[in-house]
Amino acid sequence: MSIWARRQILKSAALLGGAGALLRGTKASAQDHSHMDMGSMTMAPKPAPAKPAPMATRMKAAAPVTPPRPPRLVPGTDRPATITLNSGTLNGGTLPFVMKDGVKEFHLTAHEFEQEFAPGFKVKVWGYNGSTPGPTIEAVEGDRVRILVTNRLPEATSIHWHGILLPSGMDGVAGLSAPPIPPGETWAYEFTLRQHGTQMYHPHYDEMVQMAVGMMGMFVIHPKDAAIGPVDRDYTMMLHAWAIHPGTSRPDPAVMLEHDTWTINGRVFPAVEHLVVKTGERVRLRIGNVSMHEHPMHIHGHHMWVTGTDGGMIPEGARWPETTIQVPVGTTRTVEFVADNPGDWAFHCHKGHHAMNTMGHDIPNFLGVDQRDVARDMAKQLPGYMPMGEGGMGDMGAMAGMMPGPANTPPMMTGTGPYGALDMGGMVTVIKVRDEVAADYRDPGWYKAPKGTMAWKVG
Ligand SMILES: [Cu+2]
Repeated sequence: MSIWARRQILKSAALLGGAGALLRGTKASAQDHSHMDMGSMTMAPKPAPAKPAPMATRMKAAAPVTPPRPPRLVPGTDRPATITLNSGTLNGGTLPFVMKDGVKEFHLTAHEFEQEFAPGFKVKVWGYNGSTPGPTIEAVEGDRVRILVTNRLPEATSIHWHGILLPSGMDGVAGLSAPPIPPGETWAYEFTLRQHGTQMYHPHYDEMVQMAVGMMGMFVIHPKDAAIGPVDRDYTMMLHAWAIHPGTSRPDPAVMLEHDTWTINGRVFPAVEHLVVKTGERVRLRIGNVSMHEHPMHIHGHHMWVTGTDGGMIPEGARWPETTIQVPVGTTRTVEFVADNPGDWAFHCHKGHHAMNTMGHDIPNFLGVDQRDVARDMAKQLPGYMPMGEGGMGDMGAMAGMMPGPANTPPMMTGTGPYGALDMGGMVTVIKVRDEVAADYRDPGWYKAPKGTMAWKVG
């Protein structure tokens, strides 16, 4: 079986998940299918696959995801000079610049490379300076910036400064604002920042393909007046949707809506960096989206206020509280909250299938179907056979390590928490609020609920 299309896997899951047709097959044909079920949702203890795909096991081992980093925005000291390479860009960083005659000069190189969306899950992407999203550009309102863009892609590209007020010729719409950048060439874009807020950059040439394979980044403009909206922690993340067919490593740009991989800054849970926050701190999340889908991002344990969009800051009197903030296509949303509730809190897209990995849709519905007779017959041919899906699919997180999919395919749900498997994947991370955090905000490990503050078994 050379190519695994998602639907083929799902069909095999359907067969083994209880469809009667297979029961009429011979023992040999059942065993042929039993090989397939290692990549599907059924659990058959044998035969073992000839070549084990240890993907899922490796993902389970990927516990520490937050590298040590210094605090970035300290109230009163979060001025340009203190913007460091260790920014609040989850799993990423800020683009360095050099000063040239009073102009901040940045350099982005567009190219193809491989990025691990989770340990062992490698994806061939296009991005900037070795990452997708590209490094966050940070500058200050009033700055004159020059961004050199070198094209090392196999085709032309351009770069559009989404939401930034600038001269028309700098807007990067290929053919309209300026010619595209041919492969091998470097072009300069230069303008003065007349605003502050959370903006983005992305190509405006063959954008359907180029964004589908990873070309995007955030552009944060800090206010000239440091007294405007100071926060203690300032995080940047881009949400994206990919079509990475199981067993392949190159995103399919021809897919319009049936995406199967959902990332925060080019990572799937549990490889998305956690947000470490000290109790009482004011936290800003800047969320960008140039995917084909809207993402309702939901916070646990807190209320957050929508404080800005890519159109600018929302006046204080016009802000409203939310626990889920819709991040529409082609926008940024900036939210803030006061972390006044210690614990481990999920932050995730509320579309159920965006909070899991591949194989999240088109599966047959066995919910509520009594599969006992089928299972009994199946077990005669496949010892140990166990149907899945009748009471839901919550066991899949726990089984991730036992059910490797085709090579380079992350399990649908994975990750382990302090109380067992986490039935999530995709567009999910964890906000860790602690009374005490290390000076470098390193991952404090899992929260230990104080006595009397955790759900308990009564029967
Ligand atoms: Cu989503």
